[in-house]
Amino acid sequence: MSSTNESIATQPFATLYSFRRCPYAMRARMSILLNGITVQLREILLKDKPTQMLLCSPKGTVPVLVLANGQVIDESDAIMSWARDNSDNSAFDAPSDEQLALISDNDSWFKAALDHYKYHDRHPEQSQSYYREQGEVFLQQLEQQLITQDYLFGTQQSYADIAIFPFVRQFAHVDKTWFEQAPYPALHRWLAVFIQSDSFEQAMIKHPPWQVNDATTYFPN
Ligand SMILES: N[C@@H](CCC(=O)N[C@@H](CS)C(=O)NCC(=O)O)C(=O)O
Repeated sequence: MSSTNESIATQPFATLYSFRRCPYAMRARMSILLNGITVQLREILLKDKPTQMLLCSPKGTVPVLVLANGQVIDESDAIMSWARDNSDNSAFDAPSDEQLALISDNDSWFKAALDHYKYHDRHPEQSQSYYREQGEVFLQQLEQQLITQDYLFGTQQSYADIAIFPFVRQFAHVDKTWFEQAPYPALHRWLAVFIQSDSFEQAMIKHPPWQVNDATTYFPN
């Protein structure tokens, strides 16, 4: 949905280049939403990235946030922190070293295992179940943390929960039947809280790819 509301349009908004299905972009959108920030949203296609985005961030990954003053933030964790730091009512504390270590595991070897599991036909050196078992090492670690508490680092949603759940969701979606019967009850419960939340529903609303002459789309809207 687009808006040309004048009172909104006169305020200086940051612009978020995003791709709906990208887990890095999901963590950025969730953080923006939960921290009560509004941005201008530009949905992109990875196979046809807008020149305007590439001029701001030549490395060509999403998410990219361009602030009203022109500053570019093109790493998802930095966008999460920016949303938290610019919120009147922060949704979570700044991440602890333990949270950052877990996110680093997520973004490195778990993400690699996830990609190999999902696109196993491109990696025929090993079987799909081999790659899945590699990813399960991370799932087991999360399960251990979630057995005794609702969220990864306690009773409240943390930066790490928001950063990690989109990747676990993607892992679950590779083979939903397998995931549903896998022995991770605490992880299932935790993931369902996010996937079934109103915030996630809002973060996953479909938008057509942005084009230069489009009316501004605000997120959330
Ligand atoms: N380290 C980056 C990674 C972002 C990333 O790799 N995003 C993927 C989409 S999920 C991407 O844009 N890939 C570029 C492409 O496929 O052309 C971040 O945290 O923002």
